[in-house]
Amino acid sequence: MLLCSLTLTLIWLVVSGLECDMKEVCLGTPGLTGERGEKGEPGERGPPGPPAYADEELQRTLLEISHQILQTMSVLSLQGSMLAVGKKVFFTGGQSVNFEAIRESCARAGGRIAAPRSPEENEAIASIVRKHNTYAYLGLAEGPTAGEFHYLDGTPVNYTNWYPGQPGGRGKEKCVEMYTDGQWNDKNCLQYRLAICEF
Ligand SMILES: *[C@@H]1O[C@H](CO)[C@@H](O)[C@H](O)[C@H]1NC(C)=O
Ligand SMILES: [Ca+2]
Repeated sequence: MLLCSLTLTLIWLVVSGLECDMKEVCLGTPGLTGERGEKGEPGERGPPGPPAYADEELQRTLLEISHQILQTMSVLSLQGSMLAVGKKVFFTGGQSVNFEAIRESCARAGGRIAAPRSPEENEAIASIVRKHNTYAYLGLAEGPTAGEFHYLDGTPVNYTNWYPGQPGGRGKEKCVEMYTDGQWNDKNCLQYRLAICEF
């Protein structure tokens, strides 16, 4: 047994190249670092990876991302900053400014000032208006004919929700505000109203 382990130790010493007793004798001062070699040729293209639907790690990552997006959307919806209806998303930063400033800030963010095109969209915007308890301007404008309103891209409205008796500005109220009950009133464009954008 003892002999066996002695033999093993000897073999180990030889194999690890430790024939000398003292390291200082065996090892000289290391030389200077050589110059960096030239860049090698690019390697061959690897085999194709698995298709995305079979890539478990990718699937996990996508699930995590969509979970995080859903969480964020829930928080924003809860505080009345955001609501998704179909493929549209309505968002407010909570600021109240005049119509032109709303139009500009929505465009800067890559969206448009919110314009409801259906009862569902109108209700979504109204719920944001209620949460902030502040009237909002809508993405509508009066054309040259009094009482005829169109979307900001010029197309005629295909949905309206006027308050009884409105629009009553006779051409002098070129913008449209939404009340907290979701009904509309034509109004001049210089009031401070909640900025709601759609994306
Ligand atoms: C109005 O038109 C838009 C598309 O431009 C459509 O999404 C919307 O449902 C329409 N609304 C009504 C009430 O027909
Ligand atoms: Ca009015």
